[in-house]
Amino acid sequence: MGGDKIDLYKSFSLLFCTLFLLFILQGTVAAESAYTVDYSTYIGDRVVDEARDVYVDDSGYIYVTGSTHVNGSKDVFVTKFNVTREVIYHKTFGGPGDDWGHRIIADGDGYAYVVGEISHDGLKVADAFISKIDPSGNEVKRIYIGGSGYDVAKGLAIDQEGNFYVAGYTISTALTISELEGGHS
Ligand SMILES: [Ca+2]
Repeated sequence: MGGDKIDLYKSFSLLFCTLFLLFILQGTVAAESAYTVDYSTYIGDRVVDEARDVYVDDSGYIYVTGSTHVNGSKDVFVTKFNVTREVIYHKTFGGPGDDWGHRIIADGDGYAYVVGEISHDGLKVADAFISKIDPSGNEVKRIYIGGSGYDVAKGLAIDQEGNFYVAGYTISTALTISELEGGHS
C-alpha cells in the first residue's frame, strides 16, 4: 500500500469519497465554482478496489473502509489517516471469497468499528460481520451475524451507552451470532 501510488482505474470511488469529505470539512463552499481539493490519495494496487465509506472522528482522524484484492479475492480493508493525511494503518482481512466493509465509525477513544460481509469457514455465501479495530489497527474482535443464506450488514451506529445498532439484509430464515475466536489478522 502506498499513499502516493497512482492508478486511475481503481481509485475513482475513493477519490470521490475523499473529495466529498473534504468539501464538508471546508464548510465554506458557497458555489460549485468555489470548490477546491484539499487532499486526495489512492489505496490499493493494480486491480479494481473500492472505498465504500469514510468517517471522521472528533480528533480529525479519517477512517475509510471498502474492498481490496488480496491473494486472488476481495478482502475488507480499513485505512486510518491522521489530520495531516498520513496513513496511521492500512489493514485487510477476510475469507476465501469476496468480502466487503460497507460502513465504518469510530468512538472517542480511537477504536474503529466496521460492518460488512465476509465469506468464512468455507461458506460460499457471506455472513454479516462487525469488527472492532484498536487505535493501532489491530482487529481485536469480530462477530458474525448470519444463517444459511446471504447476510450483509450495511449500517452501524453506537448510542451514548455503547450499544451497537446494525442494519442490513438477509435471505436466511434464522440468524445466529458468533464471535471469531483467535485468528484475527
Ligand atoms: Ca477474501
